[in-house]
Amino acid sequence: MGERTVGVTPPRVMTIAGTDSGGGAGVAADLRTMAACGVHGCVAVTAVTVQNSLGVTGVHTLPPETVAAQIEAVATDIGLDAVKTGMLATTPIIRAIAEVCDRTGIGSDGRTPLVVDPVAASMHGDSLLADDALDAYRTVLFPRATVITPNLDEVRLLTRIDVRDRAGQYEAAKVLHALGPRHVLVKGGHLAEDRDVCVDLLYDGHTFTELPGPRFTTGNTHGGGDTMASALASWLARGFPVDRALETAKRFVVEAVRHSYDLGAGHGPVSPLWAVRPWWRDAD
Ligand code: PXL
Repeated sequence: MGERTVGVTPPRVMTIAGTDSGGGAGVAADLRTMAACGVHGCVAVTAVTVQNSLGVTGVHTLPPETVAAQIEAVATDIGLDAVKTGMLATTPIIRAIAEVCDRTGIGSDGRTPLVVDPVAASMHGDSLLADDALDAYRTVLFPRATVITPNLDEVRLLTRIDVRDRAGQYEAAKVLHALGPRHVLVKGGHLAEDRDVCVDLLYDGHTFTELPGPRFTTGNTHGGGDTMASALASWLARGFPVDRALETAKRFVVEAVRHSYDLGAGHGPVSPLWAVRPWWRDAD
């Protein structure tokens, strides 16, 4: 008889997101990140995407009530210590998520932390969000969010601000914060003044905090945003305050990009499993 070690239940984190058949982004990146961060990952699928390293060729969204039912089933039995959203695809899905979050204590002040990564497109430029759903993000989901984590393309779509320098990043953070999230993270990118660094900017309505990190030249950054938001949710689930959770998440994603790899003919994925000891090498 094998002896069983009784495990300690890890923090429970849910991703509400789409699948990527290439296994690089979306739910796959989220679950890998959560595993590497030592939390139990739960899933509410919003959409199935048909894609490989070259791009997205099909999107099939789930009925909003099926998305909401997945969240409710988990929240009312397993329980959740943090929730993260990725590709939400449509306005009816966003509305259904907001409604079930209100009923199950997810998001808004003093409840289960909610990280909203407002995914709008793949890195190939393929749309992952209906045009009218930008407004649902602004008016329905952001007011419930603990943190929102847009990149500069998403900032442009959400605020019409074309961020070109640090001052623009600050301005965008203020405009987004006015929509109601407790914290805004405006992720850095290719600003002219940031040649060798990538500076993310956190704003809580009072204080701005710049988080500098290295900038990599690789095109293998598929799933990087998902990894960042999932790591952030994982550390919030452990009870870290937002600023400390974010510092840890940033360190985590930097290493994931450093360890990214080639896959297919297009963009390869980041590697959230950089932190996991490859026990299976000993088994070869
Ligand atoms: O990385 C953003 C993202 C999120 N979710 C899904 C995706 C992508 C990018 O391609 O495919 C399903």
